[in-house]
Amino acid sequence: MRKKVTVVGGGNVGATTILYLAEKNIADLVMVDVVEGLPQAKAADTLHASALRRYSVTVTGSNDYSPIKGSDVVVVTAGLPRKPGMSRSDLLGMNAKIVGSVAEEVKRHAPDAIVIVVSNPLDVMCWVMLDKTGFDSRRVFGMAGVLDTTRFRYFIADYLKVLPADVAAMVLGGHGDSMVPLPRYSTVSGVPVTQLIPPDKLEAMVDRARKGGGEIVALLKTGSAFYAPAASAVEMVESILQDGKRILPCAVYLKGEYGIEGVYVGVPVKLGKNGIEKIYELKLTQEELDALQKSSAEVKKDMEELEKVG
Ligand code: A3D
Repeated sequence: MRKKVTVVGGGNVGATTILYLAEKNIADLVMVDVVEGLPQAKAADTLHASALRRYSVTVTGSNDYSPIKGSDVVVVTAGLPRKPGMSRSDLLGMNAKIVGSVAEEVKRHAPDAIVIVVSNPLDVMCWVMLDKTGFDSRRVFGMAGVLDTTRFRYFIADYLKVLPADVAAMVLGGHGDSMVPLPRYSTVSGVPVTQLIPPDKLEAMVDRARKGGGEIVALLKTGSAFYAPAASAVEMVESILQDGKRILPCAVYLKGEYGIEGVYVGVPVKLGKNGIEKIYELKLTQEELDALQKSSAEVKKDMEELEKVG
């Protein structure tokens, strides 16, 4: 039977995710959005390109959730994007309501799906999704680390003038300012980047990767990045649908790993047909571990703030 992927939210990230997935030709697709006509229009437009872009999947646009039945994966991009000057935490209350309502529908219509959350503030929205669906945490996780690493990989490749795909990188921690890049776990075709790039230049790249999302927001003014975020979500979907067993950094609910409990944090995991198949505990320096724990404490603060406002 053909695989099925639903993308909830048909805005910039959602529509680009649908398009990239269509071009992979690996699953039938459903787009759900609250705006009348929008998912139907974008689904039709995606299909109209199929002869030229050479895919043969079905793409269904809908304002209700009945077509998501039987989805293998649901990608949640519904929400309000961050505007200039707005912190991820400002979005907290508004997006928690949206993601909470999406969770109820996913639970009702696609109870066996694996859910990838993209909506911000990412780590907390993952927790809302976990809480409201009651799914096993191996089936509810977030896209952030793949995006953070892909930016870091590009900056390294651009500096060294090498193929971006040959650069492997790892980041841990929360999404955004508190992310913890790990240059010593980053390589170009197996060669550690620490041997190829002077420490000050590497540090500047780390900093730029950390602020990469903000860089796009400042330029766009009315929205946030979507090509790289959508490509990152698709990388995760593909590893699940094809049981690819890729090791990718994802926002994952930790239960004691890295000394962290009951909070979503970005760590490397193996992604396969069952969702998260293994959480890897890297050997960290005390400084890296402190940064990771600080990052998780910030997520926890957001979770508590959300619990207070209900
Ligand atoms: P945008 O283009 O505004 O699209 C959001 C879509 O969600 C719109 O089409 C809305 O109509 C739709 N929507 C709103 N409420 C609902 C609902 N209840 N049910 C279904 N659809 C709904 O935003 P975007 O696509 O640029 O970003 C989407 C989300 O992803 C935002 O929260 C962003 O902050 C987040 N985002 C996260 C990352 C990460 O790396 C974690 C990167 C980029 C974007």
